[in-house]
Amino acid sequence: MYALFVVGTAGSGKSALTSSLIGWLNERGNYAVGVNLDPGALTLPYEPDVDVRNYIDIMSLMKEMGLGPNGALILASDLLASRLKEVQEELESLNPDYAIFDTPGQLELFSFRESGPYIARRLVADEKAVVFLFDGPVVSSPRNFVSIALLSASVQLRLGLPQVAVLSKSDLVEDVERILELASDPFMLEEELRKEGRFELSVEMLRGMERVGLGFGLLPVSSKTLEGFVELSATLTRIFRGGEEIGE
Ligand SMILES: Nc1nc2c(ncn2[C@@H]2O[C@H](COP(=O)(O)OP(=O)(O)OP(=O)(O)O)[C@@H](O)[C@H]2O)c(=O)[nH]1
Ligand SMILES: [Mg+2]
Repeated sequence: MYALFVVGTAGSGKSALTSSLIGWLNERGNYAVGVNLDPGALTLPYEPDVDVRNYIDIMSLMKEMGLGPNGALILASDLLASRLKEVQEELESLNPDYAIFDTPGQLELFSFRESGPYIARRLVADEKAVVFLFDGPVVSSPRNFVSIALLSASVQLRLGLPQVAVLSKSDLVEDVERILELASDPFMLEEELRKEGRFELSVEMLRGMERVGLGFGLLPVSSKTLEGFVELSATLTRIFRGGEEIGE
């Protein structure tokens, strides 16, 4: 089983990508299952095969512990790790080729507390990887791009898995080429930031990012039109199987 964690800021398209990717992989002769790790999800665009909401119920946490919605979400995220055994057992009985993990909307609850890194480390799978979503319409501004790129770097440090950077909702982005250039050309990014008057701090950050290898390739992907799915699957294939094509 290959495990893929879909991570990104709230509303960046994690559940939509999980849904489309499951469909895309299954249509190509693989057995892909969806794992919902978001205890706070109200509705999902796919039917999860494994669902932490069967183990963790936000409403009862609020009632029983006298917590507000945010407190309950934090507790629920912390409880995720204690349910890894059940998730793993369910996955073992399904025995899929791919398990796509849809992670909680609040990225910081999954990546920066203990549960997410614990699950990423302890889940038993042949190979594991992360897809980190750069929310397309959000990162159209260079300033936002830098913020999300820094988040992406922190997630990589925290989860410690091979990570693919994806520009999500590419069908909603007017100038995809420009964003790809920003991602691959630190000098252009520097220039754009200078125009926004946010030069001083950002330049030092950019230098740091370059040093940790953040002149990365961003893959434009749309869960709506399926643009970029061939490239995304080829990238995942390289990580998971060292070259063998998905579906062959
Ligand atoms: N046009 C377009 N809309 C998208 C795409 N991906 C997601 N969306 C829309 O963006 C919104 C958020 O998508 P979700 O998949 O729920 O995002 P999420 O990251 O799972 O959100 P949370 O779990 O709440 O953090 C929804 O209205 C989706 O329909 C895409 O590729 N293209
Ligand atoms: Mg979601």
